Amino acid sequence: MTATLDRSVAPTTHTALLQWVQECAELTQPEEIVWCDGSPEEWTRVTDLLVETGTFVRLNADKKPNSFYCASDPTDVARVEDRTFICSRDSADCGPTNNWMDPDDMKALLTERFRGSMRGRTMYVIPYCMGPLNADEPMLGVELTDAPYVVASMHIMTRVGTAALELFTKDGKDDQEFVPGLHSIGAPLAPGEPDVAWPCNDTKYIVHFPEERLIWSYGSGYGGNALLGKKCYSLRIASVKARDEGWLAEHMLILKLTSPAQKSYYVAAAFPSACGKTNLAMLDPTLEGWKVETIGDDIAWIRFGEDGRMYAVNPENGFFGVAPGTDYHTNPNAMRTIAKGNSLFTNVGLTDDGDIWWEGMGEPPAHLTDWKGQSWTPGGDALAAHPNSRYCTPISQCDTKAAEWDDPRGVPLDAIFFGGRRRDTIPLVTEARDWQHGVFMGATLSSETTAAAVGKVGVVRRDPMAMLPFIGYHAGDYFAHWIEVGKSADAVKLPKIFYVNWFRRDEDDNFVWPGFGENIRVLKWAIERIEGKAAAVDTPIGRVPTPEALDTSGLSMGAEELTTALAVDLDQWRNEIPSIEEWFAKIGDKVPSSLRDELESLKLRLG
Ligand code: SAT
Ligand code: MN
Repeated sequence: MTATLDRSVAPTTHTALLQWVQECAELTQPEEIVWCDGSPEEWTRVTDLLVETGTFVRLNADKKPNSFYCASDPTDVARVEDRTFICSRDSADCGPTNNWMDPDDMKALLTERFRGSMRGRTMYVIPYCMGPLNADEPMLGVELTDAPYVVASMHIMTRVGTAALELFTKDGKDDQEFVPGLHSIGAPLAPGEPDVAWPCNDTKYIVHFPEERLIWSYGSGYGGNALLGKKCYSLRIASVKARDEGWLAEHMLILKLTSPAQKSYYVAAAFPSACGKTNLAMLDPTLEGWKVETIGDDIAWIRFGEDGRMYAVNPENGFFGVAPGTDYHTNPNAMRTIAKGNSLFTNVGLTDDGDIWWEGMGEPPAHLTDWKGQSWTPGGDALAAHPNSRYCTPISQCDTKAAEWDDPRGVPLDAIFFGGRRRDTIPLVTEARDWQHGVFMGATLSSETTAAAVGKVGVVRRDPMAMLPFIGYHAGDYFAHWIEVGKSADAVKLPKIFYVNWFRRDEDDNFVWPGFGENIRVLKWAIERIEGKAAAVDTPIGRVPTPEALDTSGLSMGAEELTTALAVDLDQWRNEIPSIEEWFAKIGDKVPSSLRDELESLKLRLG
């Protein structure tokens, strides 16, 4: 039986929305259409259903109230960058870092995939808003999905349901824009066919039509592929909108830093996935008197305020953090947040007493069920949790959230950090001389690959502004946009840009910097630079702290390690140049001349 849209029960009069839901239902042929209201009752209904179908295991309420364990299909554990497409009208608007296909061809191809793809399943209509509901221009979206896992996750990660839907017809007008996103796991059920715990399709497509501000996602149920408000909307589609409108949509955490003198600063920081962004966003400072509060851990929308400063808003409502390595030592605030419950855990280990465990979370239990559903005991080869396993938890229950976290005006940025995971070459922290130099640092950002995306781990790749998989248009145009945004502003009001690397290693392959809570020392130096108080050495690559300028009080760190952490090794940098040249050559003619000038002057300074 196929459902048709019954307009008399649809909770909206928005013509374009009704039209689109009807077309998608006709195409995908679900058994039922459910409009999501975002209520606690809906959460209960959907999570109960997921328990019933075996997708979720309810955790022990004494350990993690109102929380669930979930294991995906072992082939559906990360974003699929080679299956992610930007289907701009003109291929020149897509560029060499994205996959492109003509939008008409892609639609023709995917239409056949979507035809009947929801048979035997429910189509959920999820209205949502990215960023605060009371924004001047609320950023609306609707996801149609046949995955109840997506409904539960969107409840946490976005402002979802009736409160969002009411904004679609604000002031009685039927014309509010929204980003439509069609998602299907691509696993229709024949009548009587039993379901599996994590249905998905071997063929996956994560597709963006930037001019139409439209998303089609097929075949995967995993976070970044399936929760369309996140990377698809808030980065790929939003980056295009931001280019058109003169702002920035970035893969950045946002934090508030308060000094012992009770002065507050706001910092945004871009790191590739699984490089400690969430840990930095929730940093528990080891230096007396400093306080860090969290505004966001993954995405920042940066717009100019009336005072000419850059203001950052976190469009999300939850954290979708990498689980392994998270514990009371590395990220106590994340641990306290999830301990309050109301959370989803995907691809972690399930303990025998109904709690969760992952590598890095202290002592392992004597026995658990691993993410593949196998019996697991410590000491073997198998991992309890997949390296890209995730916790999904509401920001509202994070003790260290800043009061401003859902302020629609955002927070004025004092500094932007770019960072990657590099075992050599990149010092602990480098300050850019000016905006253009900072954009050069961001545009040439490099990192060793992690488990957050399917593919080989540990290979150095350029990841501009940590946006490589998320730029919704040509990377060269994106660099030019960053340069333009800086030019359009009063230079003294722009945030200062810094390049950090927590992951440098010594000859014995040990990390030289302790990281985690100790990263406050680097933040402190950056703030003191902004205040004009801390010393730095001018090097060919930018300004690096003198060893004395970095507060290492109480840190058991040898002078030698500190020297290695801060070293600007000219030979390593000379080695770096060909790979930067190769990178610019790959981007091609669209690399702005100002960035080519930066490269040339860097080469001159390196001799
Ligand atoms: O996998 S997600 O895209 O949801 C998270 C990330 O990679 O940053
Ligand atoms: Mn991310």
